[in-house]
Amino acid sequence: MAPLLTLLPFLPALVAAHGHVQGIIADGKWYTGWNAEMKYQTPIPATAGWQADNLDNGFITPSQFATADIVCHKSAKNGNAYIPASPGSKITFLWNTWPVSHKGPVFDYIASCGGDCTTVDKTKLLWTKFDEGAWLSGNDPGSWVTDDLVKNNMSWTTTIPSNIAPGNYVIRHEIIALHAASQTNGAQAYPQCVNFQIGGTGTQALSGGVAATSFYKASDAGILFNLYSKFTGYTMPGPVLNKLAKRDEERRHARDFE
Ligand SMILES: [Cu+2]
Repeated sequence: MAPLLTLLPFLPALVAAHGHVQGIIADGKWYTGWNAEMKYQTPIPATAGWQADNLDNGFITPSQFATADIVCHKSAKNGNAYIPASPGSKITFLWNTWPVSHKGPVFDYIASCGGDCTTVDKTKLLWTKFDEGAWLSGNDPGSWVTDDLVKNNMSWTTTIPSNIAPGNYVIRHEIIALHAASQTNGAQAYPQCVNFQIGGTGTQALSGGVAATSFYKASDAGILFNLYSKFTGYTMPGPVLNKLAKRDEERRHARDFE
């Protein structure tokens, strides 16, 4: 019986459906996300969520991390609408489903389109990672932010950087599932890009971003990772978190010197 029992924890991962971002809530308003079935509609509906061929709710593998598919998912094309938002807006990414077995980090990146996000070349986008979460406690497999995402009705909430300059931006939300990541090429990246038109009076322009094709390598400690072991920590893959300037703190600071 022992071999069968050993296999049991892996079975749900093999049969469970993965997921996609079905919608986005910004400042309390709902926007339908990209759904790969929309590809077969004429015309294809306008969505701020970038189009991709993820009809299988599937993922990008480490062997594809240096290809254009890591930018905004498989064969992605520009989203052809925008979600209006402001610095500090609360935004929620709602997944259609997420299997509890698919534990791992969640990231949010932002890139300026330097103009029109509906036509920008995705390979030219330079990304700043502004939100992240991953391992929380325990091991084998332990507790992860993806468990919270499932508990929160398959949703992840973040905040638009509070002093970001007005303009057109793409936000790249991503889960990396680690349930099979003990094998080389076993990690699964699920990125979704969304266009935002950010208004307001922020003053911070992004600089020093990174192309998505340089984010991760198959051998990174946080990519080739055994979830079913007695680990005591987790190394975040990808660029270092940049919390970006906080508008309110700057204001308070300025007031202190008035
Ligand atoms: Cu899956």
